[in-house]
Amino acid sequence: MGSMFGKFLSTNKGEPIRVCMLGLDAAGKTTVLQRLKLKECTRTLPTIGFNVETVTPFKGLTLTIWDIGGQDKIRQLWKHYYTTTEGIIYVVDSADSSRFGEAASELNAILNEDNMAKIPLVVLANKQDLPGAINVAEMEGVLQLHDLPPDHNWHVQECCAIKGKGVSEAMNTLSKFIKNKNASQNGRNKRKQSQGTELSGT
Ligand SMILES: Nc1nc2c(ncn2[C@@H]2O[C@H](COP(=O)(O)OP(=O)(O)OP(=O)(O)O)[C@@H](O)[C@H]2O)c(=O)[nH]1
Ligand SMILES: [Mg+2]
Repeated sequence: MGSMFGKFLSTNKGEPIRVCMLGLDAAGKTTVLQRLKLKECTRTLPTIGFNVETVTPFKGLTLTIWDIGGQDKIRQLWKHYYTTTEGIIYVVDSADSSRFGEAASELNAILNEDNMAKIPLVVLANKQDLPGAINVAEMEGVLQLHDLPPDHNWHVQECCAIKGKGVSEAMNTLSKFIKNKNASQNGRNKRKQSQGTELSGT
């Protein structure tokens, strides 16, 4: 998948929303990206490093998505992508119960990083086509999402990346979370600014 590093660097107001897609190896991240970019899936290889694409799941929404390799040895690189990210897509293989604990602890580590505590989060409960795949409520429990602070915007979306089910809906939800967060941050900044003006006028 082609790199669009230059495009990412030039992001400004009005430009694509910047999102990191994370999750354990083989969760289905690159398949999700293919689905969004190409509207189809071809065979994927484990990602060593990252893929980045700017996608338009539907009119009016453009995202730059960083799909970062999930293998154990390269997870330590994830944090280098956090600085400018506005939201997280966390992909989990819903049928692989042997790795739920690991998936939960990696998500917990992400949310404990500086500046990531209240990052808007959408979990893709992927591989819903496989037998034994857990549902939304079960995934919320596995990842202990109800323990997050009440003002943390998160959502779990059932998804089947190979068929494209649930992918666009997830992007829509994440973009709404991000826009709401930005709007309330702008409101806070304006209030601070006007308080500063009042104080300096006394
Ligand atoms: N059955 C099923 N298989 C899926 C689905 N999504 C992805 N896969 C398969 O899962 C395997 C891993 O998918 P990738 O997209 O390469 O996984 P990844 O998360 O990018 O993995 P890393 O790059 O190693 O971090 C591939 O064989 C995909 O075809 C799905 O919804 N259902
Ligand atoms: Mg990959």
